[in-house]
Amino acid sequence: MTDVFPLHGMDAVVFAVGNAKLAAHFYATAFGMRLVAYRGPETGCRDEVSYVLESGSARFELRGAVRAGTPLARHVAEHGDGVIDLALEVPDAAAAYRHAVSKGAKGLVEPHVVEDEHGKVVLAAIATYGETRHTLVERSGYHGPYLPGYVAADPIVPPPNVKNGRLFQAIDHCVGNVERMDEWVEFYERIMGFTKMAEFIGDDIATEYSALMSKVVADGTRKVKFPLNEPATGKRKSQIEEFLEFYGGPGVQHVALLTNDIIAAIDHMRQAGVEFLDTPDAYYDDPELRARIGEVRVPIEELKKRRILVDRDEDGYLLQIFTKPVGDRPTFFFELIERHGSLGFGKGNFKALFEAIEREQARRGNL
Ligand code: TYF
Ligand code: FE
Repeated sequence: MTDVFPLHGMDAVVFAVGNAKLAAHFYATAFGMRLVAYRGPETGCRDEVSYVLESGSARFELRGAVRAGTPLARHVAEHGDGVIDLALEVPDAAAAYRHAVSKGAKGLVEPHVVEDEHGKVVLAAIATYGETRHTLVERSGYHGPYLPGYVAADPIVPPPNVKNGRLFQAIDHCVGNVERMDEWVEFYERIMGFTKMAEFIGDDIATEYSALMSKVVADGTRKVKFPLNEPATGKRKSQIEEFLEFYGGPGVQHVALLTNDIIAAIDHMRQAGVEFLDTPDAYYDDPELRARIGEVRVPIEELKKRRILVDRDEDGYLLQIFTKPVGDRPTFFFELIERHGSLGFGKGNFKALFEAIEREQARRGNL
């Protein structure tokens, strides 16, 4: 079978933020990311600054406005800090764009070549949920630090003192909160030829405790995975409704970062002041959980000490933890995930996780 929308993987997660310089400092110090590129007034970009940080194959671009009245400034004023672009690296941006538009995607930027002394890149963009977009990046053969127009930048701080000098090495998945999940599942099936993965949260689980429904779509190689959530009407206000209200519409809820040492990552991040969701002792003391998860690479006490969640399925197990929202609004947060065979998303943890999220919601007075 031929792939209708070939992909190399995530190119970058692009954030619009109120202060990109401070955000870059946060991601460098707390997330151990390395600053690699910059663009701003000094390099001929008059309206905004942009900091590009990497950790393994994961790349974040942080964009901030230096003047009012630009689309970026308006976006931040309206939505607060958040993800504006899940950029995808593709082998042929013009072909990807043409395919997407022919299948009904809204084109935002026509394919065009950008170049500098490091080579050339082809860029195009299509719209997805809310005001989020997918830039399609064709960069094979480009040798610059990020994209034409950006200059190389030196690290802000030394790398974290852990193996390989990084806390995580890839983007595992990017989750969207939307009003109608099935509409966007169908969008990714139709536009990008994605298929549904086995894991989902249906009506049954939703009404019991989670107040959300969720399905996961992924490309054929499973390099790009997009879970999509919609609110479920339960007894209380859904965490997804809280997001939609405070973000001002659909948007990216969390990005999961793939780590091969979640313990080192959490210890570094906590030390730097990152707040994680709490998990009650009862989670770790539950004999059923202990029996279900069996042997994992560290004693359960090490997990308990750090509030790490464990889930096991037929393929293996995973360790995961969630930060509290990282910005001012109760919207965007991160997940750290360490996989040992499991391709899932932590289904067995949904109850404990959603109860922890709801405790935070109650503290904010939004339940
Ligand atoms: O990405 C996922 O599906 C898991 C579970 O509000 C999840 O991380 C789902 C919804 C949510 C938080 C986590
Ligand atoms: Fe997740």
